[in-house]
Amino acid sequence: QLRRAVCPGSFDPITNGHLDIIGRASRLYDVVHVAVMINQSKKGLFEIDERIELIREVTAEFGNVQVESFHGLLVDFCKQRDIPAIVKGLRAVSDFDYELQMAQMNIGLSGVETLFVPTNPTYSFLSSSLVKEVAAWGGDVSHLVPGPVLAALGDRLRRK
Ligand code: COD
Repeated sequence: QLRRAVCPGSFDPITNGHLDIIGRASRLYDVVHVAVMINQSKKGLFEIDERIELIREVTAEFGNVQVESFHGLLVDFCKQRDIPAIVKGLRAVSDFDYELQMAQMNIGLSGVETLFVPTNPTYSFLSSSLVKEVAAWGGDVSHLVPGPVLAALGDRLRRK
């Protein structure tokens, strides 16, 4: 039986911080599912399909990553695919409070475990929203996102 885990998020867009966590999870599990949450009330910079395409492109080298969207509860996504573990990156104590609540809710709802991976300190300040803000004002984010994401950001922001 294949050992599976999921890395969930909004990934609007995927950053080097996300990619680091997904890569590390891919070395620990046979299959890593990346689940891109569909949030109807919050329109992102990138459409869900564009986010998925970018994640597929930059995780292809790992060889065992599957990318899909989901809406509803993460534990239902896990149940449908027989995934017993959620892998999350922890950037700082500020992440911990809410992550602990979600982890406890999720195990209570369905027995799915959450494993926390400490962020690579190079990326501990990094979030998709900061990347979008800095890029929108013309700042250099080339060291914070993979090449295809940098190109997509440039493209999107020029069009706005
Ligand atoms: N370094 C390391 N890890 C990072 C970094 C970084 N710089 N940035 C982000 N991460 C990791 C974190 O683990 C983070 O949780 C994950 O990547 C995703 O980040 P985002 O910002 O793309 O995604 P969020 O925070 O919007 O994702 C929230 C979820 C989609 C995981 C959550 O809302 C959820 O599970 N929703 C589904 C509905 C549900 O089940 N709700 C009940 C929860 S109890």
